[in-house]
Amino acid sequence: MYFLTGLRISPASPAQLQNRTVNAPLLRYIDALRTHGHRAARIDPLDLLQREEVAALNPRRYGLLDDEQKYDVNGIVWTSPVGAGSGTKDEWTLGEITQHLRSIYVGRIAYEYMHSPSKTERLWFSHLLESQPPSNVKMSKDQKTRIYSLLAQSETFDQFLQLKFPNLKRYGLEGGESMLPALDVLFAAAARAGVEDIILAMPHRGRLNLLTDLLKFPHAALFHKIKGGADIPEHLGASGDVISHLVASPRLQYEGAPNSVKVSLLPNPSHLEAVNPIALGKTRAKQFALLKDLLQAGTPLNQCFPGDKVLSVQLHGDASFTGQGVVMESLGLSNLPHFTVGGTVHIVVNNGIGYTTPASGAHSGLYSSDIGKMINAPILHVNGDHPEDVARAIEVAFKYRTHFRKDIIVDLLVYRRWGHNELDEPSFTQPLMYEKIRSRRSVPSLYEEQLISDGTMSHEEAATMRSSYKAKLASELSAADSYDPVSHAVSMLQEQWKGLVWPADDNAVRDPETGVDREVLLRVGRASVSVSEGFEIHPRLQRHVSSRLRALDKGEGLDWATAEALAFGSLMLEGYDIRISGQDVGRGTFSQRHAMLVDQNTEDVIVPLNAGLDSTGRLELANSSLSEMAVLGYEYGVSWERPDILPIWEAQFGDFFNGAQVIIDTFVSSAETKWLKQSGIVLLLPHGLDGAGPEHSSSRIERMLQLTNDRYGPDETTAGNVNMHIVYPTTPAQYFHLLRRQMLRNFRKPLVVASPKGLLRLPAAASSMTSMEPGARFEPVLGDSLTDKASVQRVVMLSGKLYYDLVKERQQRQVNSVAFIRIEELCPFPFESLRLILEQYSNAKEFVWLQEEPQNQGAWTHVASRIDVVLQSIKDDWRVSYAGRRMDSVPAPGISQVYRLQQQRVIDSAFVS
Ligand SMILES: Cc1ncc(C[n+]2csc(CCOP(=O)(O)OP(=O)(O)O)c2C)c(N)n1
Repeated sequence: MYFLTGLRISPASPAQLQNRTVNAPLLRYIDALRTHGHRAARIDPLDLLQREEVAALNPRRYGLLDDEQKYDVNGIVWTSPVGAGSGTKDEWTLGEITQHLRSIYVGRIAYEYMHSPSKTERLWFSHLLESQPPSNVKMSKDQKTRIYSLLAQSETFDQFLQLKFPNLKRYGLEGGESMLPALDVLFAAAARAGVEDIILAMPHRGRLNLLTDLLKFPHAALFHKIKGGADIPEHLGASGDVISHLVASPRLQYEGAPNSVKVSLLPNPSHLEAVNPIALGKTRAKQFALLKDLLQAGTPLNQCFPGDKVLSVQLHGDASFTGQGVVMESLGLSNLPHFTVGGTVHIVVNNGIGYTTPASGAHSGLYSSDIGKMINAPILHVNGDHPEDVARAIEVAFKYRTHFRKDIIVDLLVYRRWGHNELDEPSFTQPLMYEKIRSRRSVPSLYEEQLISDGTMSHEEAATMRSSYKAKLASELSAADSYDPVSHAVSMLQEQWKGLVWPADDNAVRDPETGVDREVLLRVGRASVSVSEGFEIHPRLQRHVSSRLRALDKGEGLDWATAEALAFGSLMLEGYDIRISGQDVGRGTFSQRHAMLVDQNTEDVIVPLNAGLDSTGRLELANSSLSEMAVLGYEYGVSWERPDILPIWEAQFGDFFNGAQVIIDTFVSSAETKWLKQSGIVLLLPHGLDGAGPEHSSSRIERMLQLTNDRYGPDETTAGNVNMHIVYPTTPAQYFHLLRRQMLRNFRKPLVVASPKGLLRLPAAASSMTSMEPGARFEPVLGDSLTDKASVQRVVMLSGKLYYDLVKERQQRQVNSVAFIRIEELCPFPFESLRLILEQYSNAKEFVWLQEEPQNQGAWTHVASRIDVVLQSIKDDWRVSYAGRRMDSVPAPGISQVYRLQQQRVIDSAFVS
């Protein structure tokens, strides 16, 4: 094929170095072609880039005046392929050199790779490209016919849809048809290289064409959906999504490939680019499972390349690629430990316009792909009017990804024949651009003409290909009405999801046994703080170690981090992997977790639970970059892939989740309803007012609750099957059970935890070992320990840390007429558990919800009517009233005196109306 992989670039020989000195002007000229060639290359089908003559590409600027003069190009032009030795002495005229290099660097593919700080990468490209100019690359008849058939089918399909469904917004591919051969070539190259899984993320443009043309999505299913039918079985409680978010995950067989390759196109929301990190996380989780298998089979770690089997491919629109911050955040993860996927192949389907915004209004840099330079990714621009060049660019890109296991970007320059959708009139805003476009012959018909003229196919053959595809579409359309989505829907409960059930299923186990035998807890707890001989931890951490060991021995006083370690380790022993990611999660923002320890002499890192527990499950501590959206999206992607992994994302402080709001709105809270996708993701959001000011105080629990579809009364039919669980636990044991419940249920559900800061080490909040042993479980409501229930006049319901301040205050005031009931699980609202507790307070006169968050925030609006439902079910005239802060535009004041005053009033209001 194009070139060899795995070969090293040999260093320049003394003769080559000498030649470069002698012919320094020639070297400067050639480097200018490599560096600036793209600025003059003919990559834009519409020629809107308005290229100027690039002075740097003129040999006269370097004193190279005579085109007939011969030069020794050894060590200057790389005439031999990568790894084929250092080259021989070679004499070329200046004219030959110019012609050779311009055909490469100033042609219909433009290369940007000279910005790479890696000499190896730069040389690799030069060798590859200069030893194999376009004129040497020939395509077989079969390859050409394959390209043509994809183009022709795409065009026929778009025309068919336009004819049959003229009011449909289909986001057709007309003008960008080369996207299909681009993907076909990529899938084929990957399959031949041994890739078995491709995780594909893409937006709307051409999605239907890809689905039906390459990804085996049944046409009848699409037509059924277009006509208003369902694409997924409705009886599972799903409400589906629009046609431009449809998915498929076929196995594709390519000639010469050892195995078929499974291409999984992910569902995505309309929010452009939001799916990118999800695709990365899913890719990584697949790779991680392979890595475990390889290691188990005895493969040395340095010979494990699971990324060679699983490839991430992302398509982007030009406007969104340059505009959406998540692109930068996701690219930023590409080479990081715990986040790399061994390189994503990005294809920007660049039609030079986003809705009505032309490139000149969309990006401040020259190309929309410039963002890729932040990670020094090579960028290939290719003219989409020339499908064979597109195929070539893709092959180069894939070779690079295979060789360096890093991201690469192909900027596929095309145009958009119609408006943003087919009902839009593009000439309102781009009259000149569209005058040009209207006069153009389509990409498929230009290619057809080329193949007819070079003898690849006859006019009749081309016409037959089109007409037979049209006939197929017509017959599929007539089958659309009788299409049954239930029998065809891709079920998530296959392969690694086998054995799990739908959350609404009668067999769903919502409240499994989560307790763990004491000896296991002890074993895990001890392993969680043990290091090998000679590993020197920070002296201050000795306290952390000894206090954990002491608590374990006593079976009392287990703090939050210990409970977490016990949940992690016990799950690991049961075969589950744990992955926790976020900023500084290894140590923990509040210096509480210390799940990784660092040798003070060497900076070696140890994860004691991995080192000392001898479990099949592994704990991956993924300290992340300073991103919320991409990192949460990434973990969410992990959760789609692996039900046997506990994926946790921890915000540094709860409020920072709002940088990832798109992921929460469009994936975490809604994916099951839209796409029948389950997820066991856990969000840890440190929450609570502690005088830290407007930020760092609130995880905006009200927003999470507002996103839930919790029921308003104790309706048994939907009990437990809310879209996500929202909890505000107040004891380490409760947290322990929640983490374990997340894995031990036979279905998966997102869990949002308003997690503690001050409670992490509060002795009063510590738990006993007994509360984690068999028989104990997570309690959605915690009653008051006051024994004399008959004396209680005022029942205060609340969530979270305030409880401990209230109990302390009650002791100081020596009051026994006020009870504190903690609602630990806010969604699904625990109607029944709360009723059982409230029933005990038959003499109570007042029922209050107390919160430290301002009245317009916190859980109040969620709980108010629901508590009333419970109260009224006990006594007709029982009602809940509100106590706590007034409404506010911020979660907490920034002036500490004001904070303290307010907080005291909150505490006081628990005792008096
Ligand atoms: C985050 C986000 N903002 C705005 C939109 C609305 N919108 C849909 S398509 C589109 C233009 C996209 O342009 P481009 O990325 O170039 O893709 P194209 O449609 O041209 O293929 C916009 C602004 C959106 N879907 N998502």
